[in-house]
Amino acid sequence: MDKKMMTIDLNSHVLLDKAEKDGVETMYDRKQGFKSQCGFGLQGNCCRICGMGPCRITPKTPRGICGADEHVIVGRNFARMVAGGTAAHSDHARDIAHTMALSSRDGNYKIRDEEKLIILAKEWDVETEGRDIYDIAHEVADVALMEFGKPHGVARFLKNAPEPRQKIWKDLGIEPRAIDREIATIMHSTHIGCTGDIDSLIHMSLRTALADGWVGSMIGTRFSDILFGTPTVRETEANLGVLEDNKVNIILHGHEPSLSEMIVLASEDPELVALAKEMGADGINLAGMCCTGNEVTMRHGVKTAGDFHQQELAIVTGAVEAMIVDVQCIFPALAKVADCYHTKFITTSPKAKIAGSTYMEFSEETAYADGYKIVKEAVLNFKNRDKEKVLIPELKSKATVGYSADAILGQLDRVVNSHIDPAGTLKPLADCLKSGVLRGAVGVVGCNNAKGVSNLAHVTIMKELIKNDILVVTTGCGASAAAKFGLMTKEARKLAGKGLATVCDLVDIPPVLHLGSCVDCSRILDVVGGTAKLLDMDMSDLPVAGVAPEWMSEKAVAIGSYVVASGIDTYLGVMPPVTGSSRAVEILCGELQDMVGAKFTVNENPQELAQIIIQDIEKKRVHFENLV
Ligand code: XCC
Ligand code: SF4
Repeated sequence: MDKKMMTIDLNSHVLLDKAEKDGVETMYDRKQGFKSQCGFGLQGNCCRICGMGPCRITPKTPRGICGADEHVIVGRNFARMVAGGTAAHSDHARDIAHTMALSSRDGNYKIRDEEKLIILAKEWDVETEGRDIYDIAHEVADVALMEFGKPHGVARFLKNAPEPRQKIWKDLGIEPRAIDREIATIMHSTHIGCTGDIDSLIHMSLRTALADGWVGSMIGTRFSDILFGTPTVRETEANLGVLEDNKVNIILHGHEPSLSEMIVLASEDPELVALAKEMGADGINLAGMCCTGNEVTMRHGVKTAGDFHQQELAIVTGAVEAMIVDVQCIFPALAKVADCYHTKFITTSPKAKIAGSTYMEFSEETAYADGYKIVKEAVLNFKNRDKEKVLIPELKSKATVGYSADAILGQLDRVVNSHIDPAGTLKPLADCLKSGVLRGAVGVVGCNNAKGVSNLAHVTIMKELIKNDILVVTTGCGASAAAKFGLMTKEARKLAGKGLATVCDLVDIPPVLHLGSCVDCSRILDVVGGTAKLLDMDMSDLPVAGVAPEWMSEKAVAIGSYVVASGIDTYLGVMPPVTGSSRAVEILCGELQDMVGAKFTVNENPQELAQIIIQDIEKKRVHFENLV
């Protein structure tokens, strides 16, 4: 295997060698087996929506048995991806809302950010005067839960967007109603014999995606902040080198902070720490992966072990006592990899049971007790570690994390002249953008995709953007990549252009900001929306962009679609399965511009993609010329 063509992460290289020696198969082996992927699947023009299919579009068979052409088939497949992604983010949000409904003063889940709860309650017309904070929390949770299936009206959070944006959504008829309703509508409309019009399929995809970004993900982020605390700036470390030789290593992988927060608590339980010592370990070492890793690093500084593509390699270190997972982005392959070592692969959610794993159900009702049991299982497993099989790679990087929108405001306050401007606003950011010290701000987000070299596109694009005075904000596995490659440090300022470096010095931030997990892309919407409002502009007028250089999940398709529908140009480093329909490409990469003021651009060469983004950002700056 040519490791350099697989990943640029040197720790991963070390562990790929070890995997080979240990006879363990990883995704990189399987990737080689899939050298030629199915052309129909790649183009999106294979339909298996009904039992008469699969129908595949070729020059000889230009229509499926029902007569659906390539546009209808591609459009339906795309819409279902958006629905799948929206379902995943939003079902996560629903669980968090349920968790808030369970919160109590002496229970497992408390209200940690009362101020944020009160702000939300007021936004939603929930009475706050003279009420117990938990009564307010429970009512707010109920209101949120109604956002999933309310029978009338449109989503509440839409009114947080700048007014011109709201008008565009209303005029186009893409204001999402209730989350579940939008998902169900797509599933219905893409059933055989329903929508047979690509324009309409993309239209409903945008509406559903907006339900993801402006409703589900917003609920996920805000409720997590209220329950677990709004992230503040803190120091941490990233990459597999954070595993420790002499400690019980526990990896938290998945998405929902309701589980990971309990594991964080349990790992600090004096009884369990004592038990770890009894087992001969120096203590318990927690490290995160994927989005749950982002959640706990943002709130507790828990170290990041790695990203999506390193989940198997983490176990290959032979030093992991337990890999604890809940939902999303968990390779079923982990069961087999764990079999080769002493690692316990512990699944916890009825929504994501995996054959061959150890299933220990986690329930919010018995949250701490469950977390305790799971951590205990990990601690007891330390004695089974085979020292001969341990190889912890050396590399790790420091990272400053925790940039919630609130934390960003806090940093910006450092440059506010309090005699002239109020504190706690995005005005300094808006001023930097207007004056051109910062040319723009770009969200680089999303997964790792085996179609490319892991991390290469993320790191190349981020470096290129900051060099050109574009501030980068990041979430998800993009954030993990940035952390691993040292882009979230003070030292990284020397990679930044002069303008950005100056801003970084003044506000004391790294050039790449960690905003959290993928549902926290809603923080990006908040910051961009807030800046637009401040400047009396629409989001589409700002020199900002979204990039998903290595996207792979349906969730990412939903994110890309809501970012575009929010008026933010979106750049992809991997082609979605839509090229089978010229009309789909025409709309997504062209006509959307006239509809929503933004569109998709795809280029699989990261250098080229970065240059396109930089040029487009410069073009966007004309909007500032009309400002006083
Ligand atoms: Fe999953 Fe969220 Fe993608 Fe990473 S970035 S691979 S979706 S963990 Ni969200
Ligand atoms: Fe074929 Fe139409 Fe059925 Fe799809 S819905 S599988 S195109 S017959």
